[in-house]
Amino acid sequence: MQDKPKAGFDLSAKKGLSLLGETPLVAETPEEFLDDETTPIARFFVRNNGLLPPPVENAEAWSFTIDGEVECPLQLTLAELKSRFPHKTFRMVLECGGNGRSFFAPKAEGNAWTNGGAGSAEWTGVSLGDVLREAGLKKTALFTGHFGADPDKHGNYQHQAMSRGVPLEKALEEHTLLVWAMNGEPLPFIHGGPLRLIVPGWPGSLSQKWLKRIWIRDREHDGPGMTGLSYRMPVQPLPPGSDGEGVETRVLESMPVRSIVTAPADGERFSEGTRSIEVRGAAWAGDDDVTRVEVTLDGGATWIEASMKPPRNRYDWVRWQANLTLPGDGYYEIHARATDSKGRGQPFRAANWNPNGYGCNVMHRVAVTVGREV
Ligand SMILES: Nc1nc2c(c(=O)[nH]1)N[C@H]1C(S)=C(S)[C@@H](COP(=O)(O)O)O[C@H]1N2
Ligand SMILES: [Mo]
Repeated sequence: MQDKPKAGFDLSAKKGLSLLGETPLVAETPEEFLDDETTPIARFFVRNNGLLPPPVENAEAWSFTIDGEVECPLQLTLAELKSRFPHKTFRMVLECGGNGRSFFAPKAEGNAWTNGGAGSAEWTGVSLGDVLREAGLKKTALFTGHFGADPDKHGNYQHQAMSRGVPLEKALEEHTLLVWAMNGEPLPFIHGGPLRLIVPGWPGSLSQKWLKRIWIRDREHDGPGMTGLSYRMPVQPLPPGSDGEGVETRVLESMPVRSIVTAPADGERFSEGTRSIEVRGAAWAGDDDVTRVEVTLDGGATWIEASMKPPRNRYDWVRWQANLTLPGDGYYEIHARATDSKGRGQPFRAANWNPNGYGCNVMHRVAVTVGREV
């Protein structure tokens, strides 16, 4: 007998997050709570597509399988995984595929994320590639399919809440991990503990929580979240507001470049006579690197280059900082933009509208006031 699936979760451990949905449970982190280099667990966003699976008593006995186009299918417990493969720890951004969606006009379908469907945590586990090589990949192995223990949003365990996959090349990257620890602690249940995938740089939906199975396939996976308009973009740009019916689409892979201002907070007020403020933030760029972050106080007429702290490893975010000199008291809007290693930046206005609202990386805007309200 399966336990009755739970819809809710006590979010009191996640202070300051904004609830975007209760069933399934979705909560994002306001940008000013992403001011830490490593996002604390208490501030890390939560995204579920179904209900929560039953609680787990013995994490070490959690087991998962690798089957399909492999020479020798594996079933491993978490304890075996830990003892048989080299451990890796990387700090990497996990970002929901719909991050930034709320900035599209007209409104796009799905959770109305601002920029807070992202965080950078230290993930500890083993490279999925090491385990796949032990299973032995057949020549026909082309794609992964990921399965979790959670039921769909109606509580049906026969249906996966979400089951997505990646081309084998992405699965074999060293940074694609089977993860059991987050920021040095056992992976919290709400983040997929005892065991989850982290597929960095690509939509968070690939990072299957409560991982039970990886099916190696000879073709693109077709589970929930792989077909229709899910995690797919129209090949040809559409006029805003289209329903996207029947248009040709392509699957989302690397996430677009994004920067956020984490201090000051939007709406912050500085005392009269303040003439210099420190602006801080983070920037990341999917599979690519961030090469530059700039800040403007005057709507883009002039730009100030921020200084960047290098990422700890690939897929980590860059922390940046700039000191802005203010000409006087008054109201100011700060915009930040990052540029990636392919020379791509961020638009002032949400561009490339699409029905499910992916890829919105419009510049983050923070308004501040110096002195009295005018
Ligand atoms: N089993 C399972 N894994 C899942 C999901 C889910 O609904 N079920 N949601 C995915 C999505 S859309 C995202 S953005 C990330 C969010 O991970 P988090 O809740 O740890 O922040 O988990 C992914 N893995
Ligand atoms: Mo997501």
